[in-house]
Amino acid sequence: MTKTELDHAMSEAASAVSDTIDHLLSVHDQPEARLIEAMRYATLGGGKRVRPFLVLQSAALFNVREECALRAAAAVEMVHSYSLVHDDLPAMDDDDLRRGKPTCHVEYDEATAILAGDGLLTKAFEVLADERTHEDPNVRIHLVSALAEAAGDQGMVGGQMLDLMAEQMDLDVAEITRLQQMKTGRLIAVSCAMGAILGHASPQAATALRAYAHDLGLAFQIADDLLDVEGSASEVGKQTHKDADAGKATFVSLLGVEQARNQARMLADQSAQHLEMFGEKGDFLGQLATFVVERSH
Ligand code: GRG
Repeated sequence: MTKTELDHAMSEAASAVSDTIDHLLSVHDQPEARLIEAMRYATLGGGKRVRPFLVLQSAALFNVREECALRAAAAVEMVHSYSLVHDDLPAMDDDDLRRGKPTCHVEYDEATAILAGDGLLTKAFEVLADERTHEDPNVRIHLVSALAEAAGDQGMVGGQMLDLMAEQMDLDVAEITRLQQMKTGRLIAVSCAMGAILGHASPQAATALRAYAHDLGLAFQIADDLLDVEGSASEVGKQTHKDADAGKATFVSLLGVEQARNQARMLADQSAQHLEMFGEKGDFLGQLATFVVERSH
């Protein structure tokens, strides 16, 4: 498997997910159309679509029908995009650049950006609960609860709370690891879990995917910290040097650039090893781990 094949598979997946989101968020001629436009602005036309790719590739391991996998992938991307919109707000990170474009509250206004985030979060669950996502209601409720747990107080939102508090605290590596697993890792993990849920994966297969996602999530976050230190806003598509400016402890501030990079590469290699039982079918997921740590945006 070559890098070009991975690039091709990722861009095919990204456009299929964008088409699905485009369809799910269609604008009607109604006075509140501005809300849908802001939701579309936040989800369409940017982003690497790593989480949707994880959903699609893990679903493919179990021969899940593409329409079902795409709807689950769109739901995860909606939750991810909502988190970026809210994270960029003046009350949080106060950013004006995201995915190479003005942030949602800069393009629209703060109130609209808050509502767009709320709309995306709730739409994600509406999509998962719909029978077009899976004919079995048990599978649908499992998807809904898995995403809710990953995104809520025990996961992404809880991690964001810790992140806000981190500016006033001296966190060590174990505490940073827990924060990042909640803030970033849980959504990455649930993306893989959704493929397993949709595909009625065996307990062994689900465990292997969980181990893969655990290591990938940490590698992803270390790479994000490295980009914050080493990247430029034009390359990365968002403001960089934010963590150091805020005096926040990160993997890079605690371990140093060299050790952090080695750790990310080690985790990426280790994550791919968990996929052995899937044979060639797991190749894209394995390659994605390398993409995630070597990326420039
Ligand atoms: C505000 C509820 C709430 C949560 C915010 C995920 C998050 C929590 C904040 C995003 C800020 C941030 C830089 C997090 C670090 C890792 C991360 C999620 C990076 C962005 O994800 P990418 O690189 O972005 O996959 P694209 O644009 O490619 O989708």
